Amino acid sequence: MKGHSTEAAVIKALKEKHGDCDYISGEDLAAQSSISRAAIWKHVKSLRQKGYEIEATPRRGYRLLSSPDALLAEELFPLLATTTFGRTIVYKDTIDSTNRYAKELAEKGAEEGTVVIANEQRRGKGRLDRRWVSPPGGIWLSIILRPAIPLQEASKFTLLAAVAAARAIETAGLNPEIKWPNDILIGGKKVCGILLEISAQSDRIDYLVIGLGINANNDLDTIPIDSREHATTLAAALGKKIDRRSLVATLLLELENRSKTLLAGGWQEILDEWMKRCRMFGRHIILRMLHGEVEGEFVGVDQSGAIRIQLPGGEIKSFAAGDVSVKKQRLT
Ligand code: BT5
Repeated sequence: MKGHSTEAAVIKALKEKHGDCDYISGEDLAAQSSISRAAIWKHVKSLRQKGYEIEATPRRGYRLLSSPDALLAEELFPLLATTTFGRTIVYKDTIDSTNRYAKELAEKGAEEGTVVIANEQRRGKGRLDRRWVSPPGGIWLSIILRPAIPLQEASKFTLLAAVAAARAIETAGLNPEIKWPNDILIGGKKVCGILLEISAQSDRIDYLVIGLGINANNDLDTIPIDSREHATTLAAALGKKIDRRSLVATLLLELENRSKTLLAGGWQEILDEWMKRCRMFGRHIILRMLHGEVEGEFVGVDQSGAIRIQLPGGEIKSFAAGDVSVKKQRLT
């Protein structure tokens, strides 16, 4: 990752001069990163391949003309206020699935906080082997965590991620709501989905991969028609393109902060934040599970994050997994 951090430093220095339309000499860049001028030239060539337009003029040095609209590590590092989350970023223009790749990296020992981001996924994964459509322009991101908590508490990270994503989306001036367990909606339409994958040995968590898919600046038309009517993007909700870089930086900070809160025993605080953003209370819902379905009134979630439903007979039951449809009319 050394190359990444040098390139991030080079971009940072070029950007500082960018406002004044000024050049920075190869000598100064080399001195700042403690490497040779030839090495700087190599990094400049690699940055150009990533989409940066960098002018090189003899005697004057280098000048940044434009940056790519991509979630590159070089673009994200200057915005990140985290200590561990996103300190290693693997960016892929196209990938099968960021969750799949993050799991591969985790198996090889990747550190907590390692993030995989793609501009496009060819085989984005939803829950239960469903497809997650991931055209260019969205935010398709997975993060590796290694929390020291018992396995049965791992699902708390789905709710934690939903709170973090909702908060990040709020900073963009939008008003998202959370639908149990893992959907973020705007105006009743899905803008973000979360997929938590767990690797554990007996009761010990080896690693978690939290995958977040956020429809940001991607074209809605590329989402298949049956999903499209239930989907929206941040750009559609805002009426203009969103700066994906600052959204990702905010998201990673929110994830890190909430994760610290959880590990410090602050689960109730996260649950309260989750409930505040959930507008399902009192609604008549149907919960579809692998084997059968139940209907009733949504009355909240329990301490483990399982959904609590009041059945028509009055009994309240908890269910750990399933898909919820909210019915239009309230139960009488
Ligand atoms: C989810 O599954 O909502 C979890 C999605 C997680 C995607 C992220 S992207 C980064 C990381 N890498 C991956 O490979 N995955 C994660 P679920 O609740 O099962 O919802 C899937 C359903 O949402 C599909 O069956 C469609 O109906 C619908 N859908 C598919 N693509 C969509 C999109 N882009 N926007 C809105 N809805 C979509």
